[in-house]
Amino acid sequence: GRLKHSHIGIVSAAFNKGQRRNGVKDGPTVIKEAGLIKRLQEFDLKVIDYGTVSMEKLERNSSLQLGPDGERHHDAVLAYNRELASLVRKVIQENGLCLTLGGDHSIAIGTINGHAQANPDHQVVVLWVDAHADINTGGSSASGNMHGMPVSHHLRELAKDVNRLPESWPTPCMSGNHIAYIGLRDVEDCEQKFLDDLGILAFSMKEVEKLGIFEVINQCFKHLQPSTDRPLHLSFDIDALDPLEAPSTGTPVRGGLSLREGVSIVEAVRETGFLKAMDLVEVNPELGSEKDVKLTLQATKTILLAALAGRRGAF
Ligand code: 4U7
Ligand code: MN
Ligand code: MN
Ligand code: MN
Repeated sequence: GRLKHSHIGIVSAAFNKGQRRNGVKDGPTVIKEAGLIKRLQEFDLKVIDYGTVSMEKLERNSSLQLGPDGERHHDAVLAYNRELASLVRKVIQENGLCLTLGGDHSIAIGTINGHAQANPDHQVVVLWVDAHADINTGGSSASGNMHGMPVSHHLRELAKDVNRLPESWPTPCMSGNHIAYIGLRDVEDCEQKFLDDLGILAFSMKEVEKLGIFEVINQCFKHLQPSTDRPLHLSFDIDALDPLEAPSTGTPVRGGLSLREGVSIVEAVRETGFLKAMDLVEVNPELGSEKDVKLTLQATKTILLAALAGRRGAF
């Protein structure tokens, strides 16, 4: 049946090794300190805070270790995500819905894998809202930053191009037709080739402008077909929003979604009734002025309140 989201479990993925700036690991703390949980509870949601998956264990061995294709902190990123995946699986099983607060976007290696683990007999489908496609492999990436690579780790078509842990974690759990993108505007040539070769449905800002956000959303759901048998995963990178709305993020790109377009996307996601996992990533409170951070946190909370409680309004 349709999920009413009476229960939500929240996981804090305080992780920053998928890119080169420190502050993004503090995203979960500042989002929670900004009053997120209390606000959700005011709308009768039972919220359980599952706490933080910390990097501590990894930091003892923090020497930069590159993967076979130059992936920065390769084993640390995957080891962290493996642990995160177990918790996300548990939270979905116990609550029906898991919100994971990042952290950089490499944490979607763990959250999507955990979502798939929680639904071994069903096909998870993913809506990826981002300025970037995050589909690089180690070989295609110019930066080596793994926050630009989470999608490739899940795709069967790219399995042979992805370097895994010795135990071959993570196992790919989807194909190109199980993901759709909204908000793209900074896609590298190699990434565009992956999107084209795999026939992935991707709406860049150009199509949002041309078709309008509701047509874009409808085409995404028509394609992904979320249902009881196809639980929906929303991976929302705050840099999908225009930097005027959300400036405090590591890789801002101008010309993005308005906050209202972002809210329309997540309202539609919620209304499908099949949202089972959501990531909110790349909020970095160390970037920009105090005012920038405040704006970014307001936008973040607005997105989360609409996605989880179906409400618009002030915080
Ligand atoms: B994010 C980039 F080169 N494509 O791979 C890369 F443009 O999670 C950016 O979407 C990745 O913020 C951005 O480094 C990752 C770059
Ligand atoms: Mn991005
Ligand atoms: Mn079924
Ligand atoms: Mn991203």
